[in-house]
Amino acid sequence: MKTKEKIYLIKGLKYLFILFLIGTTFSCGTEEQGQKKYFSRSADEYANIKIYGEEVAELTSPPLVPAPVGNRPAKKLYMEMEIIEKEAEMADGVTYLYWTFGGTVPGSFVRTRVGDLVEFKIKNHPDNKLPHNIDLHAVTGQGGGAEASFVAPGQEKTFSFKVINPGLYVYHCATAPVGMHVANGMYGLILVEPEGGLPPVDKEFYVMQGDFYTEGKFGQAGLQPFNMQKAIDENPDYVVFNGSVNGLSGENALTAKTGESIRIFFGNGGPNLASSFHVIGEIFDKVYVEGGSQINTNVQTTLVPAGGAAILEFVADVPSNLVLVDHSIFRAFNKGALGVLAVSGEENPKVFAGEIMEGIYLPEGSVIQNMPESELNIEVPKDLSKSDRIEAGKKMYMQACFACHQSNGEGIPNAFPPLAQSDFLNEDINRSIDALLFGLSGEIEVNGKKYNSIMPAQQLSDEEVANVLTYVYNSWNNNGTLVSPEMVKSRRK
Ligand code: HEC
Ligand SMILES: [Cu+2]
Repeated sequence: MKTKEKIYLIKGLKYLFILFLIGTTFSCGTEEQGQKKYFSRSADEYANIKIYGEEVAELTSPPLVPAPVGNRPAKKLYMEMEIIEKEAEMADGVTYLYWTFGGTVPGSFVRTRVGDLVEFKIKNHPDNKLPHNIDLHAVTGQGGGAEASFVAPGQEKTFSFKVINPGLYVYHCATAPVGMHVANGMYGLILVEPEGGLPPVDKEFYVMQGDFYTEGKFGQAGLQPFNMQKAIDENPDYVVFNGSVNGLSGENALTAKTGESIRIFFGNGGPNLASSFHVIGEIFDKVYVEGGSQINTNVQTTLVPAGGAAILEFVADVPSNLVLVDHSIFRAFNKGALGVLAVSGEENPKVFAGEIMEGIYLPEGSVIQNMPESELNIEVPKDLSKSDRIEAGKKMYMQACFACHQSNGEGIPNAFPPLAQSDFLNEDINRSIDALLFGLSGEIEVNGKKYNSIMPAQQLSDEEVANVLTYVYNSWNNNGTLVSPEMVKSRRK
């Protein structure tokens, strides 16, 4: 090497060294600068974030989300969620007994920022039949809070946690049988915003996908009970957004104006299927992959696993009906995974000049089949003979018992004992009445198999207990006992 070159090299190295010094002086050090680099902070550092003040958190029903956190400091947040079991529409003419967080599927949206200390109260409505709990994927701790939140009908529980990882997280019920609670709609999203909040946008929406398993085929009319075997086989009749076939279309369609920036908080409750989430007629400018801190750009379809989420952002450039689908496309057109975001405003021929056809995305296969004389809609008879009680009891059974003991009375292995040909049932009538009135727990043996679980007390009248037990005793080869309201009354304390 010539001397001249050596001198240049040494000079160059000097400059580099000075640049390096400047760089380190300005990048390390003060707290505020550290906070901006939130991606690189550890959960441990987040756990040490101080909280300033407290407030009652707003929870919202889908497709709405609470106001952004913006620049606020970490706080103590009080929130309350009520679990409600209720019948609601799955599709035109089809109803389903949903189990919900806050009365909707998906459940209420929870919005926090990293470092918030959450005091979470969960209430199980007294009219509910089952115990429930909540496992929040944003929670670091035993079961995501499941143990601490296990709550019987008519009770409430409060537990507390600090959110220490920014991101979009699923929450769900984790009470046995877990799959069944999730399949009945017990899931929602909790957002943990980074310090300083997510960048502002014009519109934010809350959408969740879920798969449902019913006794009847897609579209079969009437109240459809949950079908355990189809769930185990991962063969859903319905795959839907926001809880039902019409959850995000018709009068439930989302709306926006051209030019607006849009953010969708998208989650997948499952219980089984992963979603190939796609918006027909748009490209996601940004995807927060898996709801975490990594951002991908210019994405057509994003894969969202069961129990996972993603944040999607785009600008609605032209007026159109954007169609939200699971691009596993039979689910969209034959099972309900289809939603609409109606964008109105000025045409923009520079972006799109083609003819817009209407109605090409109408779901096929939506023809409603008729069920032969529904067994589920029997009027309660006035004069109650044994056969009247059996009839009325069957209706009651489909509301209060089938979820656990199944419509054929065979129960679910290792979880719910059979009522069909049950030696336990046939041996002692008073014991069965007591089980309904006061609940049943501890180890029992039914037909040679041991069960050790909890049956919650059923909130039923003497009349209803008499009817449902008469139905049970007169079905599935049981001993044919007629249970009267007087017998039930005498067991009440
Ligand atoms: C939350 C789910 C659940 C619901 C709803 C439920 N049960 Fe049970 N039931 C159970 C469990 C669990 C047991 C076993 C309890 C144990 O292990 O001690 C049980 C046990 C029983 C037994 C005694 C065991 C047997 O198999 O003979 C009878 C009778 C019974 N239930 C009847 C009913 C009737 C009638 C209804 C509706 C009014 C009903 N149950 C609703 C979960 C439920
Ligand atoms: Cu539950």
